[in-house]
Amino acid sequence: MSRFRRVPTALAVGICLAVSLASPAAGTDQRSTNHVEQATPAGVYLVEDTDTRALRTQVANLGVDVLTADDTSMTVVAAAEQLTGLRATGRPLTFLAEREAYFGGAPEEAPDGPSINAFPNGYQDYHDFAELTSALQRAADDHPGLAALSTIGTSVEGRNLWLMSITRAPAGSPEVLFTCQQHAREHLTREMCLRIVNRFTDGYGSDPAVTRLVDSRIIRVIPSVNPDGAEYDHATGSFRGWRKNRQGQGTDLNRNWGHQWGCCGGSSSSPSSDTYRGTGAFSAIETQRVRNYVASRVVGGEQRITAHIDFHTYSELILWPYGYTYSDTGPGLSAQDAAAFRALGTQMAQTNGYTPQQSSDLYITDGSINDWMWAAHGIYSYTFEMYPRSGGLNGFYPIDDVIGRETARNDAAVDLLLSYADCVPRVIGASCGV
Ligand code: 0X9
Ligand code: ZN
Repeated sequence: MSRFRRVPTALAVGICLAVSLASPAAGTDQRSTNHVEQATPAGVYLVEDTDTRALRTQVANLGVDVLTADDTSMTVVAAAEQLTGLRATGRPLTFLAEREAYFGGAPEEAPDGPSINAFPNGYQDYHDFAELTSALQRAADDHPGLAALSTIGTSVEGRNLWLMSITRAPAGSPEVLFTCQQHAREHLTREMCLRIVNRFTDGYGSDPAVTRLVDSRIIRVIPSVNPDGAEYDHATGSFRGWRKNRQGQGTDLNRNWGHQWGCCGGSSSSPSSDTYRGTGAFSAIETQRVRNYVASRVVGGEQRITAHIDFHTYSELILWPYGYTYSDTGPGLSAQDAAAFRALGTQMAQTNGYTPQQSSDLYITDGSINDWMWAAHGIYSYTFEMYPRSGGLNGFYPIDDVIGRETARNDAAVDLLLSYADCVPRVIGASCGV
């Protein structure tokens, strides 16, 4: 019997339960004196008329969990203490569902700790941590001299942060880094990194495009930056919608990076928030590990990694820095840099149908991996927000039928990034010096 309860779509729940909270005065007008004031519960909300990035930033800055955002609406998970701020936006609010309605289990009833459980029915093709580990070991064992598995250290709970290196290129060749699953519940991204591993190992010698790239690039893949959070998300057999790592109340790893950390209202100082930035830049063990690994790729004073994709779900977007400012340019990011980011981001988007934009056009985020990769190391660093384009919390949990299609969808974009890794500014006709 399936242990997994299929979740209703946000829309269907919204139709059943919609409660208009549009007017800030709704709870205090004349009508409310005649009956008990309607409670406005914590849960999933649709916020409409989110037509400016300043307004979207105002919403995100409440510390709510932003599930989707565009020019017309945002879907957010709000805690009780965030509802006043949400109403203060003056935008129409529609209550869609209580958070638990999506998961069928109260997180506090579930066991803590590093238990390892397979995914529920409908999700069997997703790799839990044990399966990820053996898949990576198998790929390395099957391809000696091509793929090498190592670890960049362990997580808070002691799991390996695996790194697969794939190459037949000469030492000193351009390196490209792919990272997946900073956010625990974004399980499809782990499958994306596994596809990259499998395609560039199994395809070597038979697929000409793969062979050419492996012969000229060094491919580095970290399939799960947040293995503790991922296991925690599915350990009970129901999904919890968990985003952060498992250090204390959890830190949002993608708000913990050390460029303009916590500067600009793009993260939360509250440990209970889903966008909690941590006690300081790199206070999270996992961001420290990746930071140290990237720093170790500075060889002879030169950073060998030239390009990077950090995979997330969902919304079908390609995003680039800076996230902490609305400006297209900023310290260390010239107009030419911005043009190169945009040109390559747009070209990649033409291959997969995602929407390309500077990250802050959506809303401000500070302490993100892309901003640090660029500012600290000059790495052309993109965020891909994968399938689906829209949804509620259920958007994080597409059934495993989609894995093949939605990871293959990014093959051409991955190849394009790899092909430009010798000199990304080449994409706008600029050169890279000798
Ligand atoms: O908010 C995030 O960390 C990412 N979205 S998600 O829904 N996967 O949580 C977007 C981060 C993009 N920000 C930058 N690239 N600066
Ligand atoms: Zn994410």
